[in-house]
Parts: sequence; C-alpha cells; structure tokens
Amino acid sequence: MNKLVKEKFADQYMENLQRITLKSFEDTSDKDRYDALCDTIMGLINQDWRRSKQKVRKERKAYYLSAEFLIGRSLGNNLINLGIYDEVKELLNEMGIDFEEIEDYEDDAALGNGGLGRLAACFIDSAASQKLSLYGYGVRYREGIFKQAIENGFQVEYGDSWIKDGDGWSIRVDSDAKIVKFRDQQVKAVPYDMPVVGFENGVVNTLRLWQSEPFREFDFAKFNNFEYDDAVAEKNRAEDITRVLYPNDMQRAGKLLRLKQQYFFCSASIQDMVEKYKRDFPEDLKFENFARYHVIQLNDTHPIMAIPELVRVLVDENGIYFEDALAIANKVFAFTNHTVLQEALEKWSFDLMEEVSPRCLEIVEQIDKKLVKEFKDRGFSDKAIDPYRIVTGDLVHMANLAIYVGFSVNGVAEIHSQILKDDTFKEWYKESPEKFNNKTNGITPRRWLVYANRELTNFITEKLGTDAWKKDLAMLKGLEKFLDDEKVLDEFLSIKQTKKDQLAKYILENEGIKIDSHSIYDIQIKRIHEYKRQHLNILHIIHLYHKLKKNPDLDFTPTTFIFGGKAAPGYFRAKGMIKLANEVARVVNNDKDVNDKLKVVFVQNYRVTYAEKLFPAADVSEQISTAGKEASGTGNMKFMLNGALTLGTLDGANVEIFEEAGEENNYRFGATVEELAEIADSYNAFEYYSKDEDIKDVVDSLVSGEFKDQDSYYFLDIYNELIKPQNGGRADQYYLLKDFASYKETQAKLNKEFRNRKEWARKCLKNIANAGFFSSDRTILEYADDIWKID
Ligand code: GP0
Repeated sequence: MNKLVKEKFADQYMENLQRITLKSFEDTSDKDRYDALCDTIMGLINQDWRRSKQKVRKERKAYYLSAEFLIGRSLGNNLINLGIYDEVKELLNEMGIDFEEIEDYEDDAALGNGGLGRLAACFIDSAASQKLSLYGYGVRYREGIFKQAIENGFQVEYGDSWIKDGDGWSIRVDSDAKIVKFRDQQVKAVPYDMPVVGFENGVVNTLRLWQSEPFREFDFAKFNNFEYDDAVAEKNRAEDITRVLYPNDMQRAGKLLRLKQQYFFCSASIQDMVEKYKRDFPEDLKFENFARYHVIQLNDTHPIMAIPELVRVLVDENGIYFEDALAIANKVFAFTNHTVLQEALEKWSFDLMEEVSPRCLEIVEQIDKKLVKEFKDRGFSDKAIDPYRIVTGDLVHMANLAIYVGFSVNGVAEIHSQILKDDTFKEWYKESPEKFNNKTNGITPRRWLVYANRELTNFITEKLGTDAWKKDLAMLKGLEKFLDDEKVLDEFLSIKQTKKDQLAKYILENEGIKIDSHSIYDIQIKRIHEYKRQHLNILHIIHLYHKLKKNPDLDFTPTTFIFGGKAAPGYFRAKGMIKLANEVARVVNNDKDVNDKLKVVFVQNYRVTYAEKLFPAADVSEQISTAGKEASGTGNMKFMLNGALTLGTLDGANVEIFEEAGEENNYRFGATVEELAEIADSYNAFEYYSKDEDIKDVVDSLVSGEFKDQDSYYFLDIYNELIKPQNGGRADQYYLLKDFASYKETQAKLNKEFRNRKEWARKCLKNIANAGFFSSDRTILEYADDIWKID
C-alpha cells in the first residue's frame, strides 16, 4: 500500500464511518468502527470480485458442496490476503483506534463442527490464492456451533447467534433466490455471498451460503382472526430449516430436519448451476456439455442428495432422459470420505427420504435398480451384490450412491486412503480401482502462520530473504541451512517464548488460571471423542501427579497441559472426559505440593479464534488417536508449521509428518494399525490393568473418590469402559491401556529432552522447514489436476 492508497483508504473509512453512524468520530463506538472497517474492505474488493465472477463465466468450474464451512473471523484474514494488514493496523493506530480491540467485535463464523468444516474453509482460501475457479456452496445457519462454557467442571452449551448484530462479510442476492420443494412444504432459498479473497493476487472467489425463508412473513387473515401464533407458523417452519448447525461431529443425525437441511442446500445449489448454465450456454438444450463445465466435489456424505437432485432437475424440468441424466451425473460428481468410523457413514430411512423428496427417493431406487442389473448381467449373485447396494431394506446408503454414480473417491491421508481400499470400501475398490485416489489434507499458511504468528512470519521472511514462501510453502525447506546456526535457533526460541507469554496472558484473562510460560506447553485441542483419546492424556497426567506427590523432588521439567474442545451435547462419555479433565485440573492446580511443576488447563469454547492463539504457543502437539481411526487430522499440521513437535501415533497425516520431518525429530509412540489388527481378537484390557501397577493406579483413581464427578457417573462410565467388557464387545475399544506404557515412556523422554533447548529448537526448525507439503495450496492443486481437471 503506497502513501496515496493509504490516504484514500483513510478517507473512505472516515466517510463510511460517518455515513453508517451519523456520528462524529469521537462519538463512534468500537462496534461502529469495526462495522465501518468491514464496509470499507468490502468496498475495496468489490471491483476484483465482480471482475473475477465475470471472467470465469464460460469456463469449467469446480463446486465444493459442504454442509460445513468453519471460517472463523474474516477481518484479519482478509487484510492479510489483501496485503494491507500492517498498513491498516498502523493507520487505525494513528487515528487512535486499537486494532485488536475492534477485531474482537467480530464473532466467529462457526458454521462447522471441526476438521471437516475447517478443511473446507482452508480449501476455498487456497483455491482463490491459486487462481482456481472454485465455488463454495453451503448453509447459512443462523446459529453456529454452540458456545461452550465450563461450569463446575461440566460442559454447558449456549446458543451462538453469530449474525444477530449483522454480518459485514455477506451480500444478500435476492435475485438469485430459489424455490426448494419438500413433500409438504416449499421454502425460499436466499443466497448470501461471501468474498473469498485470494492472497495478494486480485482474485476474489465466492462462497455462497443458502438461507431458508418463507414466501410470506406473516398471514394477515390469521392475525385478524386473533390466531397470532398461526400467523407466523409458516415463517417459523421455513426458518427452522437453516436455524442451527447440528453439533454432532462424526455422528449420523438420522433426523428429518437434518435431511431437510441437506436437501435444501443441495437443491438450491444444483438449481443455481443449471440456471446459470442455461444463461451462459443457451444453445445447449440437451445439456450435452454440462459435464464439461461442471465438476462437483461432495464433502463427505452430507451433500450426496445433490446426485438425485441433479438427475431430477435434468429429467423433470429439462426433458432429459433418465439414462442421459445419469450419464451426466457420472462425469460430474466426486466424493471425499473423511472417516472410517461406521457411525459417521450416513444411511437414511425410506420414510424420511419420502417425507423430504418422494421424487428423489424414486430416482435413488431407479439408480439402485440399474446397479443391480449391471452386476447381475456380469454374473454376481444377490449376496455378492449386497455390499454395493444403495438400497437395502428400507435404508439408503449415501456413500454407495456417491461411489457408484461418482467418478472419484478419495481419502484424506495416505494411510486413510489405503484403509478405504483395504477395508471400508474394499468391495468397491475391487470393482472400480480407477476411482480411488488420495488427497492428503492441508492447511492454509495464510491464516495459520502469516496471520496467527506475525513474529514467526517475519523471522522466516528475513531468513529466506523473500516472502514468496507464503504462496509456495515448499520454500520453507530453505530454513534447513540454519539448523546448526545457534544464533538463529536462539532467535526461534525467543519468538516461541513471546507466543507463550501472549498465551499465558490470554489464558489468565479468559480462564482465570495463571500458568508458567517457561513450562512445557503440551496441547491437545480438537473435538472430544473416545478415539482421539483425550482420556489417555488425562490418565497420564494423573500418573505424573501421583509420582510428584510421592516424590516432590522428582527430576521433571515443569509442564502445562492444555486441553480444548467441544463434546457433542448428546455424547455422554465425551462429556465425561471433559469433566474428568476439569476435575484433574482442579485437584492438581490447587495442590501446593506440585503446583510449580504441573498445571492443567481446559480452555473454554475452543474455536478458530482461540486456535489462532494456541497453535503458535505450543511446544508439544498431542496427536494420540488409536492407530487407524483419525483419517488425517489437520491440527497436527498447524502445530508443525508453528514449530511444535508431534507426540503421536502412526495415524492419519502423522505418518506423513514423521516422513517429512523425520521420526527422530518428533515423538512417535504406540501400536500400529497392523499390530492392533493382529491382537484384535485376543486383546484383554484387564490383563494390562492387573499387571501394570501404574495403569492400575490411575484407572482405580477414577473410582476411588480422589476425583469427584458430583454423582454424574461420568468417571465410573470411563472406568467401566476401560476394564469391563462392554455390551457384547470387549473392554477398552480404543486400546488406551495397550498404549499407556509406550505413551508414558515417550512423554518421559520428551520431558527430559526439552531441557536441551538448542537441540529442541533444532527439531522445531526442522519441522517448520518440512511443513511445506501440508499447505492446502498443494492439496487443492492436486484436486484441480487429478480430479477436477481445471486450471
Ligand atoms: C471427519 F467424518 N472429520 C468426519 C466428520 O464428520 N467430521 C470431521 O471433522 C475430520 C476427520 O476426523 C479428520 O481426521 C480430518 O482431517 C478432517 O475431517 C478433514 O478431512 C480430523 O479432524
């Protein structure tokens, strides 16, 4: 930004501020100042946005359909991507405005649960930054993921009305509204477009989120007849559809409203594509070239209703034959799977499908019939066809529908894609191996490094002598030449210390807990789930606590264990894990005997904005899922990029992190997928419990009264899961006790090695230098080249 542009920006900002508020500058509030800043930035990108839209009208485009986009805040990120962050901050300072203060007026756009939704947000950032024409399509939930508070150690959920004070980053486009028809309801789908600003390249893509609205706000006749509730009943019923994000991560909802949400945004998006196609290619009445111009990536099973909907729109509304419509769908749809946990693979019952869209159900059955015929013609028996069936009994298997109709199926890390072929979808792999491919996840370096860690960003730019790495993260490799440069290693350590000090301050302000910023920051932040094994971490903390109690002079590097994450409101055991973490924190933090060595913090309401402060400050990244269960993980990459070492199992993208940065520069522990497969039938958790004193000690502490769960039965439940065979199955489904000893030993090793500061810093730098592969720029280019064929 040169001086002139800066002055123009300042003038524009002042003008907007006064126009919006009708106040003199001195009288404006911080919120006013925030609003005016959004407005000014929206004005600034307006031209690029229009130009970007216009330019790609007649080009092949990719569409990312996702029920979740976990964006977080946009102000800082947009300024970074526009390349004017520092200048605008300075400018506001000159005006006497504290940038950080007004930044806090923005609520997170938390329209997602966790990894899957955040991945979608990283992807659209990378696509715009790589000048790819990728459209995002999703849902504009009025309530994002609930706000979490910890009260008395328990998770309590509050609503998240993130747009109640307006939404400065969206433009409502009434002229593009669609009608979505359910069996016995019709609603208006109104698009809100959000700009997706590419990194310093003039490209602005669009994220289009659909909001459900009634055709009329109010039934006047009913109101006149004193039927006040009925007068707004239709309005409420329509608004219900996009009222709230289902807060379940990796759990089939099985609820009518959820399927309605899915069909709602799929239908609106498909109609949008078809309508624009007819506008831009009016001569192609038979849609012969539709597939040449469209490719649709389905983000997990949630948007798969788009398949029957496309067929329906082509057949019923455009006079195309079913066979031809299906042939088009074959070339258009690609499917990404994000987990091998069965409880996440959606299967919808006939009656719900029927209630949402009888016609789409009919089309699904027709597709299934075709599938059966094809397999029969090739000599398959009924039984052999079974695993492929889209319809079995009265259930519709969404994944089978997507794999059969689509031309591509991908997993999100090497190991995960392999498991899909070997296990989850092995029958399909045998039939259609050419459809299967891997796309290892990535993260956008703009939000997760350039924005979140200004200090490290400047360090890297200075060391590399250029900032081109922000667009080409593989360039970080150049940092390797400083691995033995003690001065540089010291510099890194001092940056890490700055970020740790900042986090300590933030935690004190937000959680009321004082932590020692010179202790090891050992951090586990992610959704709370048994397979992610937060309770392995907690049990180990109990072990350390007992050890320190017995021997206060123990040779131990002071450590702060930090947790963050939400539990699905109906997930009993996950809520128990939160209570346990908080109860252990309460006991440990109030015990003077261990206080200067051990602290435990559960940060409340973990979200993108909190994450931006946690990742840069971490020393140790906890990635301790049961091998084979975490498809990829993306938090692991954010830690790595910010110079934390991974303490992890051979699971998901950890495997690739160890490959890139070297196992010797991280802390790997625990059983492998193969080892677990081998003992699957013979595993006896109770034996581990009875033979290992340390295990027995910590497991028993769950029910000894040392930690109190206020009669919630949370701790007994965890105790039972670990050592008592569970309804039909065995105990300890996720092999905590199996991995405990290995985890404990690796923690001990790490704890000692942390003290060799130079060597530790060297490992951190080695990790940063090799994090380039995990840029979502790389991932998105692979999607573009291998699946989408767009340039
Ligand atoms: C996977 F199936 N993931 C699902 C889901 O419903 N929600 C969700 O967030 C996650 C995976 O667990 C992941 O391994 C993965 O990296 C992410 O999707 C993006 O692919 C880690 O969070």
